[in-house]
Amino acid sequence: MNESFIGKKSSAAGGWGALKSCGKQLLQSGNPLSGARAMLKANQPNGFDCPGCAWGDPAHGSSFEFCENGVKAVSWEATEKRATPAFFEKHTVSELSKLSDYELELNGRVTHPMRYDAQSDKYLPVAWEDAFAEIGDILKSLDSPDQAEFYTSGRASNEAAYLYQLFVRLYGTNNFPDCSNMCHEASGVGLRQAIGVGKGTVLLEDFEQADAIFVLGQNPGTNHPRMLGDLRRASIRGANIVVFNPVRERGLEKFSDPQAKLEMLHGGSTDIASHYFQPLLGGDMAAVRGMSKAVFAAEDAAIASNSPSVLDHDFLSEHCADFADYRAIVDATSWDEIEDQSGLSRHDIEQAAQVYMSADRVICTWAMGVTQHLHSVATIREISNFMFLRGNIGKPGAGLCPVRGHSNVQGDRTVGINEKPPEAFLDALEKEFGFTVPRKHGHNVLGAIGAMLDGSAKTFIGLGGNFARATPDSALVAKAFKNLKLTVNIATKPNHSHLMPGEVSFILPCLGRTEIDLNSQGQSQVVSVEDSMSMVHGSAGINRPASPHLLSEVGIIAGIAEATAGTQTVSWAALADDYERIRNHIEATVPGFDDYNTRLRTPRGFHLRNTASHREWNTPTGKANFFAGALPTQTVHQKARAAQTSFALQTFRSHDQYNTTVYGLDDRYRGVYGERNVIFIHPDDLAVLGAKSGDRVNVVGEYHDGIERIAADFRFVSYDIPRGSVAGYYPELNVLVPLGSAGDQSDTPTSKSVMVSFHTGTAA
Ligand SMILES: Nc1nc2c(c(=O)[nH]1)N[C@H]1C(S)=C(S)[C@@H](COP(=O)(O)OP(=O)(O)OC[C@H]3O[C@@H](n4cnc5c(=O)[nH]c(N)nc54)[C@H](O)[C@@H]3O)O[C@H]1N2
Ligand SMILES: Nc1nc2c(c(=O)[nH]1)N[C@H]1C(S)=C(S)[C@@H](COP(=O)(O)OP(=O)(O)OC[C@H]3O[C@@H](n4cnc5c(=O)[nH]c(N)nc54)[C@H](O)[C@@H]3O)O[C@H]1N2
Ligand SMILES: [Mo]
Repeated sequence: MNESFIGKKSSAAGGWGALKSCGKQLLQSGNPLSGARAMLKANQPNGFDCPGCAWGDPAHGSSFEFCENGVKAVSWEATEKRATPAFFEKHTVSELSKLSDYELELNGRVTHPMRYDAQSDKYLPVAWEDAFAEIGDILKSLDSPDQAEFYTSGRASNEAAYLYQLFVRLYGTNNFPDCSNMCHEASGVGLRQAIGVGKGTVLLEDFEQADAIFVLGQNPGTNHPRMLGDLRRASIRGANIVVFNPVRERGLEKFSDPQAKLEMLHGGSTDIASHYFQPLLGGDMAAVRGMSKAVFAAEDAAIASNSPSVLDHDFLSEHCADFADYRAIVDATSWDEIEDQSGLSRHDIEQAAQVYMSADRVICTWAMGVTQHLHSVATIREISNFMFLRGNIGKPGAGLCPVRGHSNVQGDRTVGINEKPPEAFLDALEKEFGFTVPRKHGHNVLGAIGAMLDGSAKTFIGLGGNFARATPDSALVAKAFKNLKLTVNIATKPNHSHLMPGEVSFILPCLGRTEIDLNSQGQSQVVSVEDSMSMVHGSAGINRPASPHLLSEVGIIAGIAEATAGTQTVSWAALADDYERIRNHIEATVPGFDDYNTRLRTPRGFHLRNTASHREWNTPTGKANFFAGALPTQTVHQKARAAQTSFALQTFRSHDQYNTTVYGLDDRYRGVYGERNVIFIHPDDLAVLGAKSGDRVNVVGEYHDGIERIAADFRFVSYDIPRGSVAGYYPELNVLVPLGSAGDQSDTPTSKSVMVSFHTGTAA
């Protein structure tokens, strides 16, 4: 058996390994100077916003915020490699389709607008004006605007996203499938119900004051590396960091900060987690309920012994609704149920609750390990319940913190990318622009796929992203995609969604965030973005554009809009020529953006006021709402266990990828090298299967809708993960994620709870 792809795990996240990896990445980009120069300007005033993640920027930063994966994101965009017309001339689309995601994007930046030619099966260059005109003609020819789908990936700036939604609504639909539908949708839905605003309530400064930080279902060492710096400082200060993650993730255990010179010189590192609990997949709601149960037990004991109260009674009586119902349901939930569903012992849960009770100020952060399950909204409500008990919201050093993914996914939502837009926003648009805005709710991601599959959707436009690879059931989606009349991908690099052409298909190449965006007067344009902490700030590129033929995203949207909707209602070219004009419209139609252009000029931007962090509850009850729901009857884990031969699979990210963009084939922190088709599994489960690390296996989907789903030729990696839970990488495993399984109320694909079995004998 060849196990050569399994190697040493990093002893700590960060450290020299991270610096080495940065050097390698900058060299690979072929343009180390521009990459390095670009890095120095990332997340700094007068620089660009790092396209890596949505973590906040410090108010008093050092020369630059070091981040290995930020370097990868930046140098990936600043590469010297070019996918020119000559490249597309050399390869048919069928040939390119055989490449992996990694090999495909390695070809570099697309330099010219391209149109698919079915006869030669190749993309050929096309003039911008011709592309816009043909797209406009097709959109105008549809029987209804609701036959068109308009996708957004969360890298788009506020200005691009706002112009896009304006165009689409003027065209006549609310079909806005958005990457957040696959991401933090459950956080938006759950928090809106609980606290009246679908965003987190903390600022970066709060991390300096928290006594305890609970990190649930998140792998910041890879996905939000700058957060590790904040966790490290908190840990050094003596704050407790309590992790809930089925997998032991390196970055949550130890971190060696490349900006801390002594630590680097001595090869030292800082412990991150003070407590590390490994729940079963989907077991978080039960774990959090268990902590609440322990808090109530402590409260009862305090009353009996006349000791000070554990609960924050002032907060509960002044600010909360339905507290008694919550207490009743917690009392009615047995420890047996909690232990069985969470996979954690009562003792462990009580220990975590003790940390919570001994802290005056607690922050709870979470990401995809919480949001991509069937019962994610209920879990987020339960997290809110738990935090209300001791008033851990709306005070310094405390609060709820969903850590967003794409660098502007939160901003895109704020400025109107929403298939279910608030009525007040639509009213404001009508007033500002004087046209009748469509009111019917549109399609989210799963709605759009449904419409593609049943033939009612005819066209797809993607503002960034890689829709056909990021979505579940990739094989089915690919088929549906090819049946469309028109597909348009606004993109920086080639990806697989470009290789599933419909009748007419375009790749429209745009400027990246790191590149200078000049208007007709030769002035450099600034865009703006909003991070996870609701800070809005400016971003201006510093690199020369990858090709003179690129347009900005705003410019491309304006071109399509003008060709489709004309210039009677909106003067698209004028808006595209001066983004301040777009911001003036945002200011007039979206609350919180007063003096937008002026405030954007302040060095680190401005904060969008969050009502809940001021203890104002924008909910129907006017209070912070407790939620008294039962635990799920069965999590994926319990289902898999009942089926005996099945496992609960989660699909997560390696250290060398950005979603569907694969930078390299290593996952240093998990000790896997040169191989992505792997399944992490507990050694005892391997033994039961009669298999070893390195063995090949076919992974078979166990979703009972009659569709056969197989991910062939994967390899086992023995790992520290609970028995019955397994893990592997997205997007390779998306063939197994069933379209039919979506989160309650969030409609998010359940990418972290997929039931599978293994066929060892049959693998290639
Ligand atoms: N370098 C890099 N940065 C990124 C991205 C990237 O791909 N690469 N992607 C960006 C985007 S769009 C997003 S949304 C974020 C994603 O950031 P993360 O949410 O950190 O991403 P995942 O890799 O999906 O990791 C999920 C984590 O949750 C754990 N987990 C899975 N299921 C459960 C569960 O049931 N309970 C608990 N407690 N834990 C669970 C997994 O073991 C894993 O550690 O990162 C953003 N930043
Ligand atoms: N199984 C499984 N599926 C998942 C997930 C999971 O954890 N498991 N995670 C989900 C999550 S959280 C998310 S957010 C989605 C992500 O879904 P998407 O946002 O659709 O996918 P990305 O891989 O981020 O998109 C990458 C492409 O964006 C383009 N691009 C890069 N930079 C720019 C730019 O500046 N402008 C433009 N116009 N294009 C650009 C490039 O061409 C690149 O190929 O995937 C989801 N799918
Ligand atoms: Mo995401």
